[in-house]
Amino acid sequence: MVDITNDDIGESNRLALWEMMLKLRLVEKKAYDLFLQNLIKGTSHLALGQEAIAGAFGVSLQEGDYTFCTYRGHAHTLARGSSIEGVLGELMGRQCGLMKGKGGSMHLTDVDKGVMGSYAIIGAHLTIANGTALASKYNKTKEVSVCFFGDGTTNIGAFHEALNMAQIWKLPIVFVCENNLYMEYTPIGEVTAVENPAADRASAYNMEKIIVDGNDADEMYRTAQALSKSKRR
Ligand SMILES: Cc1ncc(C[n+]2csc(CCOP(=O)(O)OP(=O)(O)O)c2C)c(N)n1
Repeated sequence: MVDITNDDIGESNRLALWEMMLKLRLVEKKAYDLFLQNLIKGTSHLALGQEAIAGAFGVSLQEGDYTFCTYRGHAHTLARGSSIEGVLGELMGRQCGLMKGKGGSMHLTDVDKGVMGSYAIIGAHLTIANGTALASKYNKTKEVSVCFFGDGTTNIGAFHEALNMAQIWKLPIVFVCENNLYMEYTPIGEVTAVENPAADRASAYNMEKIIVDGNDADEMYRTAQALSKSKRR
């Protein structure tokens, strides 16, 4: 069982998390403004209001750890230390973007920072994330892989395949479902037979489930700290 203590996280940790969350919020708001000015081509998925999740893992993970996210990945990328110029430049299709403007909002990647990609194919990245975790286990190194996804992802076959393999291989990976109650535009409860889309199903793979209020920054911090420590060898 992962031990998540209820202790006060302390002022310096709270300040670091607040600074991180503020940065994520301001950049995301800027992306929204740029989109409305038609300076961001194609579409752009924001994670306004979900900053505590990306932020808590951002301040808890170490250099060398791997993160994977969906097309809603601006905050997750920034939280690992990618530059604002690299992220917004990429959204605007500029040469200064993380992938020289060729990938855009839905494909943010920054391997030097451990940002192993943003994936527009729902569920595809869960199995890929098992790959970095397997490499860490095989090489006996201490990196942790963290894979973020939405509630709708739990209705895709790859979600089930990935959790099963991760559990069989005992991989150093944390799967984080950001349940914002909507599978993009569809209320998740209307298309899902269980109450907690990821947690209830994780039990089927004998995986420990932890349900956290993603809007409670302190609780998210404690959870991200405990989970990343518990997976580090
Ligand atoms: C394999 C696949 N099927 C369908 C889609 C179309 N699609 C785009 S977003 C989305 C819903 C995703 O919902 P969720 O995982 O909850 O993410 P969030 O709503 O938080 O962005 C779907 C089905 C897709 N991108 N990939």
